[in-house]
Amino acid sequence: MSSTAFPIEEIIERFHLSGNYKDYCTIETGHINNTYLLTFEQDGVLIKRILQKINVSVFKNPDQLMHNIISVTDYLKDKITQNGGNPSRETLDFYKTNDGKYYYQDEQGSHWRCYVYVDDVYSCNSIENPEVFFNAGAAFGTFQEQLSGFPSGELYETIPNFHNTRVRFAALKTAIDENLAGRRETVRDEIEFALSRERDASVVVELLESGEIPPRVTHNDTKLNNVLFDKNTNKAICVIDLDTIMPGSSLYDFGDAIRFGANTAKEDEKDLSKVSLDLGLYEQYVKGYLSTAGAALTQQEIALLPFSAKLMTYECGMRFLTDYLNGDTYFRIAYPEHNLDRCRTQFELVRDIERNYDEMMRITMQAAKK
Ligand code: ADP
Ligand code: GN1
Ligand code: MG
Repeated sequence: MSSTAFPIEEIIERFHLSGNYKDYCTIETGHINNTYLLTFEQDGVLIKRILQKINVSVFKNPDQLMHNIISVTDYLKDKITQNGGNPSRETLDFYKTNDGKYYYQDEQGSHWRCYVYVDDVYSCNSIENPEVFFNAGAAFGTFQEQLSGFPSGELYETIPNFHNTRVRFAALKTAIDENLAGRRETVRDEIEFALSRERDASVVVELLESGEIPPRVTHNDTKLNNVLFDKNTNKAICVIDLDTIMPGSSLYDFGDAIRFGANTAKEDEKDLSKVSLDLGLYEQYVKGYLSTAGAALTQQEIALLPFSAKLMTYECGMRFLTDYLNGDTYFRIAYPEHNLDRCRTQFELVRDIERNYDEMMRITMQAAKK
C-alpha cells in the first residue's frame, strides 16, 4: 500500500464502498482538482474508483457544486437509459457518504468526492487519429443536446462570470495595475497583445445579453482530456469534469475544444514555432459537433463558431497571464514560468486563428450544409 500525504483510509471509510482498499496512484492531467485512482479488491476482482479532492479555493461552495453535478448526472442517466445506453459508463456516477452526502469533509477541512472509474477507456492530451477528434465533437454535441431540456434555473453558478470574457479582461487589467508578483515589466508584449483585442472580449457577452444568441446549459470546460474514449471503438463515451456545468453559450464549448484539441502544440509548449491551428482537425471537430448539435443551433451560432475558437483561446491566454501576474494562485503549475508559457501558446494560437479565419469560416459553412 502506498503511503499517503492525506488520510486515505479515513476518507474511504466514510463512503459506501464495497471491497478492500489496495492502493492508489495520482492522475496529473487536470489543472484544478487533485485526482487519485484507487484500486479495491472484492472476491478476487479488482474495482477501480476515482477519489478527488475538490479545489475549494476555485469552487467555493461544494454543496452547490455537487448539487449541480448530481442533478445533471441524474438527468443524463435517464436520457442514457432511454437510449439503451449504460449510465454508469456514459456519465459520472458518484458514491454517497455514510450520511448521505456526495462529499466528505476531512479533519483538515479538505473536501473529497468519490465516483466510478470508467474502465477500458483512455483520455488524451493530443490527437493522433483525426477521427478521434470527430468523435469528441460528436460527444460534446450530444452532451449539449441531451441537456437542452434541463431546467437551467436549477443550476448554481459555480464560478460566477466564468466565460464572461469582458469580466476576464477587467480582471487582467486589475492584475496589471496591482502587479502583485512584480512580474509586469517582464510581460509587456503579452499585456499589449491582450489589451489590443479588447473589442473581441465583449462580442459573445453582448449577443447573449441582447438575446441574439440563446443561453444554453453548457459544460464550459471542453478540453480534450475531459472526455473518455472507448479503447476498443475510439468513440467518445463519457464527458467528465462536470464542475463548470452552468448556463452558457454553445460557443464556449465549441471554442474551448478547438483551443486545446486543434492546437498542433501542447498547451504549455515553449517553442512557439510549433503552435498553429490544425485546419484538418478543426474540420473534423466541426463535422462531429454539427452531426449531433447542429440541428439545435441557430444560423448565427454556426456563423460564430470560428470566432468562438479565437475568443476562447484569447480568454484562456488572458486567464493564464492574469494568474502569472497574480503570483500563480489559480492554476496548478509545475515550474515558475508555467502560466507564462501557457499564455504565450494561447496568444500564438490566436494569431494563427486570425491568419486562417477565412478558411475556418469556409470549412464551417461547408460542414453546416450537409
Ligand atoms: P480536473 O478538474 O483537475 O481537470 P478531471 O475530473 O478532469 O480533473 O480528472 C482528471 C483526469 O482523471 C481526467 O483527464 C481523466 O484522465 C481521469 N478521470 C477522471 N474521471 C475519470 C473516470 N470516471 N474514469 C476514468 N478516468 C477518469
Ligand atoms: C482548467 O480543470 P481543467 O484542467 O480541466 C480550467 C479551464 C481552463 C483549463 C486550461 C475550473 O481545466 O477553465 O480552460 O484549465 N478549469 C477551471 O487548460 O478553471
Ligand atoms: Mg479536467
